[in-house]
Amino acid sequence: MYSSPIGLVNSFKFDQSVVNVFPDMIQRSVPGYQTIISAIGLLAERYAQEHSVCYDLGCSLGAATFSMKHQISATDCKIVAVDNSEAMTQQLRANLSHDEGGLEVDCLCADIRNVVIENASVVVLNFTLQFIPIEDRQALLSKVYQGLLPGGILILSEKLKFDDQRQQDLQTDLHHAFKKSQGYSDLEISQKRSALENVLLAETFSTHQQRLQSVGFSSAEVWFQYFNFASMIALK
Ligand code: GEK
Repeated sequence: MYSSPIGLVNSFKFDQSVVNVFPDMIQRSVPGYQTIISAIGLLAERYAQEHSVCYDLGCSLGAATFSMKHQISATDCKIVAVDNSEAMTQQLRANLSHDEGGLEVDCLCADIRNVVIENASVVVLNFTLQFIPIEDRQALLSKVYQGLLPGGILILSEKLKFDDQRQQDLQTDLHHAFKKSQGYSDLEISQKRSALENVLLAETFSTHQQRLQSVGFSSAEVWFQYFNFASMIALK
């Protein structure tokens, strides 16, 4: 998408052109993405409770949904997958219709800020919170916490920012080296970065941890990190 020079790079949008390249793009852009997807299946298998709901918020094409769908063995458990991109949810519904076995999945095209969360044992926000305006994050996480059953879990994966400028520069550089190793050119990397400016708003781990604790989670820790991409587990 960003291989030829673009005069004015528009803000990033999850439209049909992104859907077409999405699985390839996210794997080549997010270090450790596939490891996180597999681990979401393992965590969901462990934490999914009978007669409860597992939410995949900002599901895109449902990588985390499929991972949970085929790993959870709890009875009478279903998945609710939500994304506000029409192009993403349309493609996810088509992919689900060809996928046999596993849990029932409801796919909703909606803003996750407006979705009711209830009777949840597992909630996944896999690289989604970073696209929500910072001022709305507390209310969204508070709603997630309230909707979780006792013993429930939130899996929150995010691009991180660092307070120390040397650390910030180093991790940004390492991420670019990762993308180059995946075959992206300097032009693609810099145009994508412009497109994501003001759209993807990263925060530090300590900001995430404090917010998670302030909405009620009793513990929030990183279980995986690869450069400036981390996945956290928050326990109710
Ligand atoms: C994966 N979780 O492959 N409401 C609903 N969806 C939203 C909102 C919102 N307010 N804002 C953004 N999105 C996926 C990857 S991608 C991450 C998640 C990335 C959706 C948006 O449409 C997109 O599909 C997703 O969040 C973010 O495990 O592209 O870096």
